[in-house]
This record gives sequence, structure tokens and C-alpha cells, in this order.
Amino acid sequence: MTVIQKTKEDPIIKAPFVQEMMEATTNMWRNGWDERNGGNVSYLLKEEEIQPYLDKNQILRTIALDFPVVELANQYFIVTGSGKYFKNVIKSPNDCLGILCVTEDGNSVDLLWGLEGDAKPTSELPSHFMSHISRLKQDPNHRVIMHTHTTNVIAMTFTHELNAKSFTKTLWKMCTECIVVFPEGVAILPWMVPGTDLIGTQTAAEMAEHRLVIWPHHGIFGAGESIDDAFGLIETAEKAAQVYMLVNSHQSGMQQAITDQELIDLANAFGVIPNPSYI
Ligand code: 2HA
Ligand code: ZN
Repeated sequence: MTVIQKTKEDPIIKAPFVQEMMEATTNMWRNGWDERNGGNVSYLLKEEEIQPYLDKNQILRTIALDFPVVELANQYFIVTGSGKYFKNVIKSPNDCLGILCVTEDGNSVDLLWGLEGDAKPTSELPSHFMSHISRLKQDPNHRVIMHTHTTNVIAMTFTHELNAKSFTKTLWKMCTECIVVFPEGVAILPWMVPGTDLIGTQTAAEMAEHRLVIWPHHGIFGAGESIDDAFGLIETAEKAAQVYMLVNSHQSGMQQAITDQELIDLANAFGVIPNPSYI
């Protein structure tokens, strides 16, 4: 039996959460955000969601973590694989994606499906897991962490001051909807080596108060209650960054802008509370 036939026959490919991962990674790649093996997604699953497809006692292999996540013990996740190309997820989901269960002691994950050929979960698993822990403390409905190389957000980290307050205000002013979509604003980390526990703890610390954390000259982390929610948040910030880069590359520059008072009027009209340390 060839791998392609096996993929077609595997009923879990039709599961809504696998389809959502396939669709999201394809859209992210088509948006030009996830070149080569850039980007990673993790999605917290409920036991009843995986139960029709998998036996939780059928463990394919156990993968050790170098950072303990006992807070996530016995939780299920579907994740993208380390080194996998988002371009290829739709063709080979069982190669590029994996379903994991965090062990009771939080020191490893049991692989229940996918990541074929000894593949590993995303290199950014520390940042993902620590961010899930952080967001779940804020929002019991939290489910998704998404990291991607949003082109215009990256570009903006070269040309705009790297200050969370001023960066947020600029984004809010680039599209009317922004302050409604992310009233808490964005956080910005200093440049750091990716894939490390340090960038994970710092991302997670910022996730306590924001659902968007920018990694300068690299990309963005977004959190959400669903794939659509996390994706929608990231694409709203990316759209604002695109408008900023367009306006700033235009010879006439900015002729007029949304004022601070207009931002406050928007927040009042939509019933959101903008981050008081930003405005
Ligand atoms: O290669 O995006 O941050 C995957 C990444 C690392
Ligand atoms: Zn990255």
C-alpha cells in the first residue's frame, strides 16, 4: 500500500480539527506568511473530539520534553511538525501534523497519530505550550496558538519604533476595526533566538495580557478560542501592518489619520476597553 492510498483511507483526515489545520496552514502559506518550514500551529482538542477516531491507549511513541508542562497533563493537541512545510500539509497531513497527549507528569508527550517517519512536533513547542498555559488562565475557552511569519508585521519591525505602546497605536490607526479586534494591543519581545525555552517563557508572560506577541524581524504569535479566531486576529494585525507599509512607502506620506479621540469613540461604540497603558 502506498503512502498516498493510506492517507486517503485514514478516516481521521476527515475529522473537523484535522481539516481546520489543513485549511489554516494552506491559507497561511498562500498568504506568503509561511515560507519553507516557517510557522507552527497547536490546537487544544477535547477528548470527545478525538475519541471517534483514536484509542488514547494506542501510543505510537513517547517524545520527551525538555521543559515540564504538568499544567497541561492529559491534554490533547494537534500540532504541526518540526521542519514540515505548510505548503505540504494538505498533501501529507499524517506526515506534517501530529496528535499528542501530554503525559501525567508533564515531562513528555505521547504521539497518538501522525508525525510519520519519526518526525518531531514543532520546534516552537515550548512557546506554544507555555502560551497555552498562560492563555488558559485568562480564558477557559482558549484553544489555539499560531505562529507565523507575517510579511508586513516583520517589515514594520524594521521601520517602526519597537515599543509596544507606540506600535499598537500605529496598528490601531491603520484600520478602523483594529482596536475592536485587539483592544488589549500587541506585545513586543526583544529579538531572541527562536525555539528556546527563554523565548517560550517570555512569550507566555506577555500572553497573560495580550493575544498577539510580536517577535521582531521574525513573525508573530497569536492566540484564540478557535482556528478562525487566532487566524482572524493575526490577519487583522497583518492587514494594518500592510497598510502602514503602503502609506509609508507612498511619496505623499500620511496626509490624515484616525485620531486618539476617534479610537476612544470606536472603543465606546463597540463596547471594548482599550489597554489603559496604551491609550
Ligand atoms: O521553522 O517558524 O520559529 C519554524 C519557525 C520557527
Ligand atoms: Zn518562526
